[in-house]
Amino acid sequence: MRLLITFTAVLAVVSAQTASNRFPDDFMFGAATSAYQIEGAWNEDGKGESIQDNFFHNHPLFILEQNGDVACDSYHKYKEDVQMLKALNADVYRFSISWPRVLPNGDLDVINQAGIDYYNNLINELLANGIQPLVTMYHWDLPQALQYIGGWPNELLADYFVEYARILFENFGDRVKWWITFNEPHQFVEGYSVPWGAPGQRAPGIGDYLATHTVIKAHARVWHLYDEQYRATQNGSVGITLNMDWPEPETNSTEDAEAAERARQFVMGMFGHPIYSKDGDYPAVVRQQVDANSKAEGRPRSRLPTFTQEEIEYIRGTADFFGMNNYNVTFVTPGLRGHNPSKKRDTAVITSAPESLSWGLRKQLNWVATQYPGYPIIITENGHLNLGGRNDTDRIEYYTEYLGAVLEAIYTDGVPVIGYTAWSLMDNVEWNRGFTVTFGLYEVDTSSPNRTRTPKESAGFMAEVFRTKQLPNQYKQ
Ligand code: IFM
Repeated sequence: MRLLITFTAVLAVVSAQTASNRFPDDFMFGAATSAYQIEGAWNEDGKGESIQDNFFHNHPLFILEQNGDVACDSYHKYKEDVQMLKALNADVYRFSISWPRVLPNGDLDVINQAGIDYYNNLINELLANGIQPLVTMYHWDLPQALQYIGGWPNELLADYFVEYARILFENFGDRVKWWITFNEPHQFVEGYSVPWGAPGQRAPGIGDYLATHTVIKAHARVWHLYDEQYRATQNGSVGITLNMDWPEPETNSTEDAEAAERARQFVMGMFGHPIYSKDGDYPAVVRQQVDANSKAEGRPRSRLPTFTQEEIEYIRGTADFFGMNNYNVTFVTPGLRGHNPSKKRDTAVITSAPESLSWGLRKQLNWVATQYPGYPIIITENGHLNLGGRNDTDRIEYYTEYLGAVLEAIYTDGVPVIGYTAWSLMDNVEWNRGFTVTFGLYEVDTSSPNRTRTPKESAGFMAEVFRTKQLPNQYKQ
């Protein structure tokens, strides 16, 4: 509530301004990472095994060159990471906590003090350098012990997640004011439908929907826990990060427009509608497609579980802000593709290869603001992939265009965007692609045991944008 009031005041000022290349004074800029992708130290100081450790150790062919065993070695080099953020003039650092580093078995039977110390040290170091932590509780590294009992399709996981969240609020909530429960659930529930991502369970159109159901409930319970027991003393905000490569109709036909909207609802609406919409529950088109297909397949129940009315009301409104990730645009048209059954087939669209087009970010921001009015938006990920190199003018161009689109969304369209964290602070383990592609503002030398970090040209560019809260003068609306 506090946040919404503050934000309304900000919006009033913002909309009174004319289009500008300057972001609002209190706009939060920073960079993002995640635990598996940067920490390394996969089995040090009492850390438990995660599904990512387990999956990439057992399926080395699914990852190129290097897995996350050492990654950027941020477990040992976090002080250097903080200095990099400081050099970027970052207001916030979005990082994730590794659940099995804190609770090696996923449960409260073992609380790993070394893990808690690590995150306390990181948080304290950030604050000592004037940088706010923006903390993701879950960026895909489930304790393997919880996968042995079925992982996210098992509804009991919501209990475990709430208990883990309580440990985080108790230990870090005095200093962490921004919490994200889950990063990109649309992506990680895929691990219950395809073989190439952890935990590699092949139950398309079933396992991913069961996992979705648990994740939404777990998110809502953590928000209520914070709201009821911690908000009054800790005074922070809790949200979730949802992603989408903006689906644009391939042509101006009605069929393509409907296909694009269907794709949006299956990707972002699947999680966004129950949590952020006025009515709650899964989007009508998702419910209808999956129910109809399940029936046609001769099943006695829908592959997509249902919420009770009580659950719908409990879940609706469980967020203080909307975390949004966007990188690309895809062009869509109706059509049946993919395994039968599968989420892809239920969505009934054919999707083009993703393309970097900044207007997609602006359209997506507008879509979110229209579908889910009243929530401040933080762009928690956006960034440019290339094959490496410090002379990354392509990345500077990307950021110039995408940040320009954010300015247009704020000033021309009135979308309440309050922050932006670039993906990523440094080159890191890009999941199946290892270090073979890069997103970093800093280069990481993976051939050196020291994992030497060196700023790229884009780091200098972003440091200036973050310092001045302004795009360079050549950008004009
Ligand atoms: O590296 C990933 C991140 O873990 C989740 N969002 C997309 C990024 C780039 O692919």
